[in-house]
Amino acid sequence: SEYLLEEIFLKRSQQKKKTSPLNFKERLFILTLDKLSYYDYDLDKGKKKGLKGTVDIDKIKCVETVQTEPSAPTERQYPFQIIYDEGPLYIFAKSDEIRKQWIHKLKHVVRFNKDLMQKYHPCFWMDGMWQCCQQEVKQAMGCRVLEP
Ligand code: 4IP
Ligand code: ZN
Repeated sequence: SEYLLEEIFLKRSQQKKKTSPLNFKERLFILTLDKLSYYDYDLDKGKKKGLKGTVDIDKIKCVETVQTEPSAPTERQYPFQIIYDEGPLYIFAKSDEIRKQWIHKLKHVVRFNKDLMQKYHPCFWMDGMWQCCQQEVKQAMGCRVLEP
């Protein structure tokens, strides 16, 4: 379907396997009404390369900012999270403006989803723990109530 937004973001690896590395990749993100997809991107040629991943919009349970890590490098100052059945997808915008725009649009496209979360984790899942509440289960219930 039709493109709603398109942007190059840094993303954190989702670590779907226990052995997956923790790394950050620049990807071209494309949002449509039914999918958020990210692609490998040739910066020099300004061209889209292979599809790296897709999140179905109807699987999304929460879209929110994430608290910036205490000593985050410049390129990781404006994180946001997309929670879906696989867990959290962490994306880093270049500015608060762009982050706001994406969160706003994403919240709009997911607004009729079932099982939208009433609570979330304001900090990262890192080193096997939610940094906000120290819970050690990835699926653990959020520790902060979402403002409507
Ligand atoms: C990869 O690391 C990339 O970060 C992948 O991101 C990521 O997949 C992989 O995590 C991770 O192992 P290497 O490239 O060093 O192998 P991308 O798909 O953007 O290239 P995600 O799931 O984050 O897309 P796992 O957990 O999927 O293996
Ligand atoms: Zn928490």
